[in-house]
Amino acid sequence: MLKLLNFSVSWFGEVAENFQQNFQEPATSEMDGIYLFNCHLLFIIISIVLLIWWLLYVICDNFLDNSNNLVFNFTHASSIEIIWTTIPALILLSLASPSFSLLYSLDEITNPEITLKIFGHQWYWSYEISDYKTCTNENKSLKFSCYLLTNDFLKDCNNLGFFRLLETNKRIFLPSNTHIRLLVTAIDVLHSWTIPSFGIKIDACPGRLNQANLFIKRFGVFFGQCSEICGVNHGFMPIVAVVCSSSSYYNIIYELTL
Ligand SMILES: [Cu+2]
Repeated sequence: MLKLLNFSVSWFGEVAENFQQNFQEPATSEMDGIYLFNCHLLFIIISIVLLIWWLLYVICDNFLDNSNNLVFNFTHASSIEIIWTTIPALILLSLASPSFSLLYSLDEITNPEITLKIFGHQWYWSYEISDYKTCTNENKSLKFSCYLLTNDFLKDCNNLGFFRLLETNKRIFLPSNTHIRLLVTAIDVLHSWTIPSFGIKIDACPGRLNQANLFIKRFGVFFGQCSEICGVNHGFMPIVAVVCSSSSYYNIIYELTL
């Protein structure tokens, strides 16, 4: 039964797992970039740690042996100083180049097809979709609020297929392979709209509008949480996004706005 449950968890939900060591599976190019950069950093860090441990061992080993005259009288060498100054500088350069390109790619805004407005409240998220003129000509916008589904509610459903503290009463629908613009702000205090699989974390600040680009590459149900400590119920304002094909998305939005 447990295996069955784990299978359903990994199949249906993009959520953190017990004792997880790695990132959640990327669903956007930005998150792919973050993941690759993380692997790049990890390789360099492990290499440096191994090299330093080896050097320490060699130094300790040689200096313990007083009969080794070369090491015992070795006090100064310009060539080694040049090497241990230039190699770290080159390593830092190799980190700076992918880091900057990734940073700028996260800020890139390509001509978006739809805009999702996100409002942080104490303690829930509300959303507005207002530019879907391709499916309806009416001047209406779709507004809804997403509240946490409590444990009591989940118990009534026997907890089947639900994640504790991650489910909301309404889910955000988003189309895949579409450029989406996120406009984020807060009504009361600072919040942060975060979905790990999208590689996105935008601060929601009262009186300020933040913008981000989102291009989701695959279908799925993606879970996130507020990532700014915003008050007593900070841990109870989750985010659930259902990503479907763009044609299904327009059909759903059309039905909802009729
Ligand atoms: Cu918050």
